[in-house]
Amino acid sequence: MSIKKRSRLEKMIPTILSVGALALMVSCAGDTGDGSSEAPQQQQQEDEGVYSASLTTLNSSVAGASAGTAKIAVVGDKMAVTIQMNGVPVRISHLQHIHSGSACPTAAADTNADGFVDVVEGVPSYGPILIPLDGDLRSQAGGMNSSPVASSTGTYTYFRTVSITDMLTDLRAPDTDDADAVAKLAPGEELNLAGRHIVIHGVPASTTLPATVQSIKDIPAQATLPIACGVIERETVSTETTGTTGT
Ligand SMILES: [Ca+2]
Ligand SMILES: [Ca+2]
Ligand SMILES: [Cu+2]
Repeated sequence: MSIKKRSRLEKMIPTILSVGALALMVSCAGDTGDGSSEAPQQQQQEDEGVYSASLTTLNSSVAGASAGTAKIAVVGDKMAVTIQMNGVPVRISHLQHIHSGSACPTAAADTNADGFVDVVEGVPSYGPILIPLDGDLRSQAGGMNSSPVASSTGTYTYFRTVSITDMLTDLRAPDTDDADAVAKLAPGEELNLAGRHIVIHGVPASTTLPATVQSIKDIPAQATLPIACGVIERETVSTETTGTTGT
């Protein structure tokens, strides 16, 4: 079967249409649009829109053909995240996060040359964890123990929604743990989803890994090993913000 851009786009169309219609309704109902002329310190992307990521395999020697797609729809204050994976290690839970960095690691990230790009070696590429895609998107810490579990055929679908206001309140709170791999937004840093990365983790506990494969805190290296990664790309901008011509 051909998995080409065309079929991906075709699948997107119903979502794009429905999100577009919703965005129209929301912008009529609640927009304040103060049109501030102050230049922000850091470029702020318009949050509203539909984003997607194509997740491709990392560490295929143990991750198999782990791959999938992520879709993030932002309408008004609501963010909805959908992740569909296949080919992932079966019947185990998979940590998954939006990481704040700007690239997926390549084989060159295996700096200790043990044949695996471990979770620590990936950080210079994909950055620290910004949003754990777990059971509670309102806080980085909450819902940590509800990662999606793959079926017996290596598939799972994850879907969660969150109020962006609630999420940002947590993402802008003081970071109480500098030792974990989770970081808050820096002062003045915006959510700016496009360009960030989604990383899926986890191979079975029975997987033999060299002792050189690093992990985070006391979590087994099998649970944190990256198995798939993809960049978040913007698919659409809300109808309200597409008109950029002045008067
Ligand atoms: Ca390595
Ligand atoms: Ca959480
Ligand atoms: Cu991660």
